[in-house]
Amino acid sequence: MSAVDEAAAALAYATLNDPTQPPPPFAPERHAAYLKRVAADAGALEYALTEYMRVSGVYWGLTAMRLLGRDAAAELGGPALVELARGCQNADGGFGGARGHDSHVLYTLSALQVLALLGALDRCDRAAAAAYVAALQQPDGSFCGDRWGEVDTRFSYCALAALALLGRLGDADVGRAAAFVDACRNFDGGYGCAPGAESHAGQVFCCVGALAIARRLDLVDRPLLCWWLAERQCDSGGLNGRPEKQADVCYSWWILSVLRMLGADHWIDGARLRSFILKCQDLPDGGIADRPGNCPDVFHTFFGVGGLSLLGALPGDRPGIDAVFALPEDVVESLGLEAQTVPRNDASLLDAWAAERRGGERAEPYCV
Ligand code: GRG
Ligand code: ZN
Repeated sequence: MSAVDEAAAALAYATLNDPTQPPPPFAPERHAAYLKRVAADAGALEYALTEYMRVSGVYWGLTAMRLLGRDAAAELGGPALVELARGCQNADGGFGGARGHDSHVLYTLSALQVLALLGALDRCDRAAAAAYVAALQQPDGSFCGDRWGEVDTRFSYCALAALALLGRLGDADVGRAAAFVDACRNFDGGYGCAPGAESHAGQVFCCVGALAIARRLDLVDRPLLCWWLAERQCDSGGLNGRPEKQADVCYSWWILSVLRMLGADHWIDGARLRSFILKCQDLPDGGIADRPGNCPDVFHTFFGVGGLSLLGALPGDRPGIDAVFALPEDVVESLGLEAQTVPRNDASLLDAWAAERRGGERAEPYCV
């Protein structure tokens, strides 16, 4: 790189990280081209390195394409992707991240999401999948991720979402599942991966999502949690996952989806978050990175586009994303999936609580 190129790159980087500077425009065509390129480039090192989570990558790519208003099945090869997802199902009923990989509840959910997106849920052994997931539940209501026994609230969400997709939520003890999630609630209203573990926005999504599917949002300390989530907005406009950490595009999803479920998405400054996400775009090559100037990946492209969808910032007439199931709303509707959420106009108690807190010492969150 010449000295002039280096200076130009440094200036561009500084501009991207300056919240007073306007963001570049949204580039949906480039992101769609990026997603197609990544899906087709089976010879790339990144492709080989991500084999263990292939089916999750397919879910992120397909959903992002749909949210971008594209015919995802046609552009990414629907029939081959159905075969890919089906091929991940093992004799134990669960799905691995790729053909021949051991079953795990994370990849079981991803595979079912892929099949749901492609209208092909009937092409797998649904009963065996439901039995696999239900058998992961422990007496305290928690779920193991696989047969090796690790417990994490991520797995509670994956299990309940997977069973809901299969139309077999009743195969789990949903009441106990909610009780375990509730045992992971912390003094700050947030949730961690296990009882007593630090609150983390990713786990908050899993816990509140699980409670939404279990219809137990009454267990959430809504004012306290929404306040904690609103405090995640950084000077850059981006959101971080816990105090004193850097903002990252994926928290746009983990946090905004929860605020949407709880009727409080107006507690963060949507315009500033949108600006942060747009600055994380890789232009001109397409894709979205975790932060401005970094390399894009499919995970952050999905969560960036998902965040923009929740913000109502995607152009054109296209399906939005469902905050609980993380699938396009038309897919959720066609499957008849239902979860509990708090409508915005039922959130006045939250706003009253925020007004009361503004009299106190803490900084106020963004309210309209
Ligand atoms: C269907 C959307 C969907 C999800 C499935 C697997 C899962 C359920 C949810 C994962 C939730 C989670 C734990 C997200 C966090 C991901 C992340 C950015 C982890 C990084 O953690 P740290 O501690 O990062 O390295 P920070 O930002 O704290 O520095
Ligand atoms: Zn991230």
